[in-house]
Amino acid sequence: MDTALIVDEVRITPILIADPPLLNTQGVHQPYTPRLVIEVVTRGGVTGVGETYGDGKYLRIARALAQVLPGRSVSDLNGLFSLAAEVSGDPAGTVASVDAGGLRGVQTADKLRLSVVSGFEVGCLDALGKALGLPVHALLGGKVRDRVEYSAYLFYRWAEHPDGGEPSAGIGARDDWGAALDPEGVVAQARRFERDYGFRSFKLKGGVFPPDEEIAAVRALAEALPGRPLRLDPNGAWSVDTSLRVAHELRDVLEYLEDPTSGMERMAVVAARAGVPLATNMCVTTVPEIREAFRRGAVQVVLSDHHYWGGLHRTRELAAICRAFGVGLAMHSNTHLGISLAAMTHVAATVPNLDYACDSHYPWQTEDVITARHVFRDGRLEVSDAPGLGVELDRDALAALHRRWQADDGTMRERDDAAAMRKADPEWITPAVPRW
Ligand code: GKR
Ligand code: MG
Repeated sequence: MDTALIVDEVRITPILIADPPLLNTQGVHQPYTPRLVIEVVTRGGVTGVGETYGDGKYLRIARALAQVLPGRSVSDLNGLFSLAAEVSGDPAGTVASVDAGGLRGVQTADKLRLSVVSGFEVGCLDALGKALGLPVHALLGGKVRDRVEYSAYLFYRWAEHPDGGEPSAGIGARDDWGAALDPEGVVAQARRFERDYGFRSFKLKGGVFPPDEEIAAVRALAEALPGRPLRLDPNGAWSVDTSLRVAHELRDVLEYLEDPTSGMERMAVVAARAGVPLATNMCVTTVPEIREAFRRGAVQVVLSDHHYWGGLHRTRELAAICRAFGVGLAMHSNTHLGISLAAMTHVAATVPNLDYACDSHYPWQTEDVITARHVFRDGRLEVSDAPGLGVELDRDALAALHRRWQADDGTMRERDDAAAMRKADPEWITPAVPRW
């Protein structure tokens, strides 16, 4: 064992990052969202970085895992899973449901742990790559493409957050995107994404307005951007009948329809008659869900997310399973920073059957913890050949975002889109599904 690869210390830094008022079926994004930055320091003096969700339930597991990692090698990636199960008091790794999970599918104790492990796995891979002088994609078997394509992630949104808050902290501050609440606003947003980033595929986050309004928005996009791949994702907000109606109305312009309805049962019924492929980041989010979904033909495209699938190696395992079953593969995204985008790009570069442009929230994020932000050209990111992930931590930015987390009274430390919506509509409660 090369002692230089032994973990000496792990630093966990919870932060709050600015997030615009993006609407979804559950509410609206809060002005800040929590993330965790994980630094894995080796005895050889190398530091690897990883990133994952930052709500308290993730932070608690991350802190416990950080305590026990020193003394193990950064190359012992498979050991992370049992270690995480042990420190979270669940050595058997039960997969019991914790809650219905909202926008990212059912939440289980196992999925929670996998999301934490993913940040550690990426941190270890970054450290290992830096120590060996190899890029992360080489540690995953090597890249099969030099650039990874991303799609524009369109959101209905307000011009600003309703909560005035403290102007110095940026709460309520306007960015220059303005509101997008109708087909014209959505098309204007898409045109800006096309102009500034070169994106060629467009996904609209739906489930916000009654389906006919969202159908009109997608039709407007199809007219404004003829021939471009389009996707619509209401996060499971529709009934079977509504899903089928929307699918039939838009089948000539949609590349795929994403999670039109909630649960395997309803997805299977819609998939059988939709006439357009169904994609998911809610119905198939863990290994135990794969068998039934694929057997029943409930989904035609899985949107992998290295966070909740447990890291980059597990994402490649998912890709192999999809390949074996002829199911397409794309990539899901939630609010994230440049460390995660680098990780997504490395793994995406190694997967032969990445059939679609990947999602990314990144253009909505104005803050970052890396010294040089990623730049999309022609809707693509270059795959870095520098050692590790190829990103450098900006310690001043990290410290400032951590101070914001420390100063928060607790309201922003947990993502709560319904609470944010109540600032504008005090009566708001998370809608039951199907909403329409
Ligand atoms: O950030 O509002 C959001 C999205 O709705 C996100 O939470 C989803 O997980 O983007 C995701 C999706 O594709 O479902
Ligand atoms: Mg989705």
